[in-house]
Amino acid sequence: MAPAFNKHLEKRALVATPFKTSQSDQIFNAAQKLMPGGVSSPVRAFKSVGGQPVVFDRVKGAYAWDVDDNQYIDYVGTWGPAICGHAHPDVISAIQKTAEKGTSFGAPCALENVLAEMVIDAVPSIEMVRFVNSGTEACMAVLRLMRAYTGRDKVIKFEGCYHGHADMFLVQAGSGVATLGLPDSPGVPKSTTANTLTAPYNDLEAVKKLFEDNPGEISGVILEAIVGNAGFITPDAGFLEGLRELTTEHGALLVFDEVMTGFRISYGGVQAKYGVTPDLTTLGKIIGGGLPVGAYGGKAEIMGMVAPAGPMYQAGTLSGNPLAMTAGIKTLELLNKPGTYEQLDKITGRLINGLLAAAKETGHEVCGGHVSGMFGMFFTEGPVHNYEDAKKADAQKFSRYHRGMLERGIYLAPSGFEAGFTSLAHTEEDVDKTIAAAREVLSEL
Ligand code: HOZ
Repeated sequence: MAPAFNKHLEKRALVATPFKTSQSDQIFNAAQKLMPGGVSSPVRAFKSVGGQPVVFDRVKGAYAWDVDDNQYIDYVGTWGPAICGHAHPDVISAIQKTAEKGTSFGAPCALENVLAEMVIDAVPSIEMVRFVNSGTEACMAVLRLMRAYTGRDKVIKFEGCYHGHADMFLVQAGSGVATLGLPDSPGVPKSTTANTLTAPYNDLEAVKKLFEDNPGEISGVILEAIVGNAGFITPDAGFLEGLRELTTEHGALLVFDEVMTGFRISYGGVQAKYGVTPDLTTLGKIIGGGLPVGAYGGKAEIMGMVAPAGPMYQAGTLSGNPLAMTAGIKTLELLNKPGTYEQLDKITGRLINGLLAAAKETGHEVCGGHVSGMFGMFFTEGPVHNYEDAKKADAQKFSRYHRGMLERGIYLAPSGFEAGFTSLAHTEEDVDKTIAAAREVLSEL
């Protein structure tokens, strides 16, 4: 059941009016002279899918409208945060109330305690938390903490996993780096990435070997416990457990980057759902309820290293910002109700099963799946266990599929290397329209 606020939304037939892009084109053309690539973040520029991006005007519930007034069923959800539906009235009114008291304090604020307690109660690994302003910041800080705590400089990450754009993580990274086919970014000194070791996702033997080849030098292993930045890839049975054992055996830390998956896969994230508890966790997206928030947390003993409790420095003027804390608190309150994750799982299962069936019926080789409100489909027979497998998917076909869906009022992530997201506002009707649109597009590919 969609929440009541979704009911009064404009329910016009998808592409009842012809798809228009004149306003979007005009704005995006101007943007290209003002900002690199016309955007504030690369993937949204549509470079890998071709054509120009549409420029959003407003969002509500499961829908987005662009400046030409095309309406979309949105499966990006501002890259994950909009899990309750865009612009949920409770979140908006809470933000408005807090804004009356000011937009930033740069001083301790009681709202931080409230969100911190909610995060600590929900996420098994987190006994103490530090709020920052983005997932990138959270991952940057957690890496410093891994090194500070262990006294070791090296870190293991997985090919195709994306942990933000900090120098030491721009090695075999997913998301925009994969989308744009940038192997390594200029400006990242080799000396910085020399300590970043990589392994294929789901390959425990490779991790074992890295530990054997670098005895006593590896601070820990960081991963997207379910990958969303190389497309949607789930951990094989025993992979997370194996990493837990290996890291413990080698005195290294296990870190789950749950920026995408935290409060999405379950209220307590992947770690609560799969019962594997890392030492540290990074969060972002949903905990900000649509405003910029990131966080890292873990065992109190490790978090005690962070300044001013300990010597590891990390700071931020807008960290713990009252508006962002408010949006996060309200969003978590909405999520922490019986049936939330069952509803997400059900609607997302209906969607992905319908998409896969439509693709197969129309003669395409596809594979894909979902967990709770996160999903993905690759144009390859699969199975996809890692980034190398994901790269075998037909990128040209994805581009044409993406464009066809866009023109029929379905907004998908503009890259085959991004997961899709549903929300509590998506209805069965939305999903069925999406599948019908997909069947039409796929039959023309
Ligand atoms: N890095 C995010 C996707 N994994 C955001 C991309 C964007 O906003 O363009």
